[in-house]
Amino acid sequence: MDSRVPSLERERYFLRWLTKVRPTLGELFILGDLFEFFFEYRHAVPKGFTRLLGRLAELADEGVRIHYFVGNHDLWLKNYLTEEAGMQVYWAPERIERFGREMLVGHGDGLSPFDGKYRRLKRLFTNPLAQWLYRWLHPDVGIPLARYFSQQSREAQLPTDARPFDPQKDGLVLFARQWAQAHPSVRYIIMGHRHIAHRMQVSEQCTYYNVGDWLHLFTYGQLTAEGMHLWQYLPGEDAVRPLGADEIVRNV
Ligand SMILES: [Mn+2]
Repeated sequence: MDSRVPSLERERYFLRWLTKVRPTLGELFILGDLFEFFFEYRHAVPKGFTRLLGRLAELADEGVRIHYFVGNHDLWLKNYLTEEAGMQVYWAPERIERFGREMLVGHGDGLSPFDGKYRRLKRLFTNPLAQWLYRWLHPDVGIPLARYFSQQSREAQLPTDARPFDPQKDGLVLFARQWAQAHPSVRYIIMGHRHIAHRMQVSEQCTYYNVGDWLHLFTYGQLTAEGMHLWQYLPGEDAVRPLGADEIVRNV
């Protein structure tokens, strides 16, 4: 059973949230899987997302830099978002520096030590020949087909109450621990993909943040000169609340 808030409603939440945080918004990092499925044909893209793309384009025109890290559901993005909405698109995690702090930012797919099977699948999905062949499917066939499989995989992956969450055993936390050891100057590792919002100290100097999702949780991270903080948007009240340091927000 799909317990998600309908897509159009979530789009409205996101836009209301954008309006709310706009006064303090200097830069926006979208950590992927914004679309259930996205595939760019040479002359066609999936329908929809008009309000969202329009607002993001407007923000870009107002001078807000927008960074988009593709997720496993939208890794076929090419230059559409850049051309239409002025976003900078990344296909891999990126090391960046803001407010004098180094950080690693990315979607998070394929990084966990348990992601071996997915990494092989991703090599196939991103293979230029496979993409070229797929493009020969008419969009009225190719888009619904991919959307169906995409939804299946998401339903299978979404964490539920039945699967207890142990941050110590989480694949992305394990990745972050290793990566932080190898890169001692990095202060933050910030990812999405897990649909669980939480933070975890992974080395003496480095903290891992998962920003959660906008399917159920409406959580996000805010980076200021003071540091990184997790927040949750409460659509019913059109309000935001900070997450506690040890709080874990997931769909239960
Ligand atoms: Mn993902």
